[in-house]
Amino acid sequence: MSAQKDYKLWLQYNKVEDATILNSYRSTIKGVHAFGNSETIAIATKEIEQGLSSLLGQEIHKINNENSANIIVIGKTSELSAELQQNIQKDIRIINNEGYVIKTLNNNKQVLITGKTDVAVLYGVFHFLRLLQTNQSISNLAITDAPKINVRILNHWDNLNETVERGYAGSSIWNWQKLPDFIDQRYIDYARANASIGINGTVLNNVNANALILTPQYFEKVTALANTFRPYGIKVYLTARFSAPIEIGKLKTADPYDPEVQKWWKDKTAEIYKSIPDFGGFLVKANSEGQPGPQNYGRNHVDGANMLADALAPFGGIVMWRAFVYSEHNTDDRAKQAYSEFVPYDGKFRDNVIVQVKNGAIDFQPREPFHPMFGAMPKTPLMMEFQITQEYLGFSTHLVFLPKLFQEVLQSDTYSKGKGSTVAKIIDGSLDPHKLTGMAGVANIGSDINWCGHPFAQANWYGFGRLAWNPNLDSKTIAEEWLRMTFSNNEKFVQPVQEMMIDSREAVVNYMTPLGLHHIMDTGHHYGPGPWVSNLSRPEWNPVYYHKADKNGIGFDRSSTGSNATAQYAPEIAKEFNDIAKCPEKDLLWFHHVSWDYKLKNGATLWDGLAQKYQEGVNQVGNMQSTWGKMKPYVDEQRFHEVEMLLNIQHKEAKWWRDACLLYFQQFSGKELPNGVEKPTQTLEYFESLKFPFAPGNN
Ligand code: GCV
Repeated sequence: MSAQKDYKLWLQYNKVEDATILNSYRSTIKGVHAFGNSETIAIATKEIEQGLSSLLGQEIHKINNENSANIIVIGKTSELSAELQQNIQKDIRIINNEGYVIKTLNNNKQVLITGKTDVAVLYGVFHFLRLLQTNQSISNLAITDAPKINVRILNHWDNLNETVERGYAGSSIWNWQKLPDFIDQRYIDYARANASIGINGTVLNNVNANALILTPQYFEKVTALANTFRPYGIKVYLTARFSAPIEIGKLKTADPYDPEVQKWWKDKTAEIYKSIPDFGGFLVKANSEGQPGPQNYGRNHVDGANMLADALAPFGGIVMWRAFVYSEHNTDDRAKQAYSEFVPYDGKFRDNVIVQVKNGAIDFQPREPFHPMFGAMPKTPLMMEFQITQEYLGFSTHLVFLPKLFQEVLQSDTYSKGKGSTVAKIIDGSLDPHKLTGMAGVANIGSDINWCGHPFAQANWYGFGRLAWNPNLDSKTIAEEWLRMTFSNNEKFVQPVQEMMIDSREAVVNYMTPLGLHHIMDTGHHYGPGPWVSNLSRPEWNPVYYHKADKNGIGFDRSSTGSNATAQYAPEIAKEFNDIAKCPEKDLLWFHHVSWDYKLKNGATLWDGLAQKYQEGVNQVGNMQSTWGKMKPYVDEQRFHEVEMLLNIQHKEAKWWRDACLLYFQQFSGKELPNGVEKPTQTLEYFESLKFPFAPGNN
């Protein structure tokens, strides 16, 4: 029973508890009338009937007469009666194909939910249900809403052997062995959950790609998934291994200039579109961390991306070409390499190529300044890549509300066109007009009953979808919505737990990587602290490369006196980052090598301040535990207990982070821990000896 609660995500549809609100809903809604008979409209009708029946605690049925009072009318605008069309003519004109109108008509006698497409109607239905799930008024509605970003997509790093790279919620949900004939109910539930938050695309397989996904044997399976997802408005995309023409095509080369290679990709693409006419396109990781790419043949990213784009263009498909590149042959600061490599290509990609850029220049850390590529390539559509799975943030054991992190990045000002040039405006195409816009999230979904491993990790999937729909949403609003839909509308629950979620992001930064530290996680699996690691073959894989602690201080000098990574930002920002006194303290050690005795803004020395931040992180998790401890009356037993246990682990691990890092850095600072910072209970040798050969996600 409770396990089912976990599985139902934010679509619990619990009966409305507040009697006044319940009565007002009950008197407004007696039935549903649907126009149209597509599969999507059938799904939307079932959703609204079942959702309302469950929320209202009374059966809501189809009503045949569209003129009846107290009904919800749904349908694509072109299929509505002429009279209804008349009512929303103006509203419908201003929204795009995925946008919808929710409008009360005839003195609140009817609610009309409509859009230009069937999927827009489905989105509208989920929005309407959200109003009830969060106990909002449904009188006098005049809502028009439409997504600000076109490609709102999950990236699954799922392997064909059903393991998930950086996956912490069980194995892959794609059962390749049983596909295409067995359609797991999970696929349908997955599509429904995504549609409820407006996600409209999914890349099924890992960017560290296996060419076999492009063989007929797998096409059948991919087609079955695409057919399942289609009525929910979700397109399927695949990763394309650049060397596939050699590996499965028996060609001698994968050189993008070779006509045979070009033909191979054209034929391959045509083959896909034969069975999946709305196939979305390819996501490519090329010449990055050992993946093959055009540079293997002396060509560049533009050559590679454009070749694939030409193959996809006749069918309307796109290429998402990743900018996550850094090379073992390049001794320059890793944080600079993607910008250096890609910015000169601005304007050279085909129209159906979008460059996928991680939120920061290193790799999905608890905090990174925004990636300097945002704002630096005005002639090229750039899409955001966030990581929903918590590779560097405590896996699915730690409660960290990521929309707070996402919002911080999206609202960062790049100054590329003067003040107010936020990252959000770059990726939604409003600053430099681009037709193709996108946001990708590396999925945190697996075969666990609760999908994401941690009940609160579901909020990160939810929040990603909401921000992909509207990158200007406030993370607080998202947390509140999610809590009300997932757990309870009781204010005594919502308010403290919302605060706990919002604070959780800064907590993880504090106990893992305060003041701009980064990439000091243990090797390979990235679980737990490993600031001492220095023995890996590539320098930039070692934590010591990033923190550079020595007798003089700690931090990576990326200012103009160091690697000069700051010069990749607009002058207004570079000036701030360059100046140690002006650099935001949250990014201090990202940009500066700072003396242990440096005075922070609060008057503490850097050493004391660093130690205090680690302690603060531990305390914050302690506060999370005590907040949660009081929530027992409002939460079902199973989820209450799960979260309680997970917070206990998080607290233990926060202390582990604090003790291990402070003992290690203390060797360089040579200073005592300040008052208020607890003494470690183990030695540095002990922490260094911990090994986790079977940590998940590292296959
Ligand atoms: C899919 C990081 C991760 C890798 C991941 C890579 C990427 O380096 O540790 O597992 O590979 O990012 O984003 O391509």
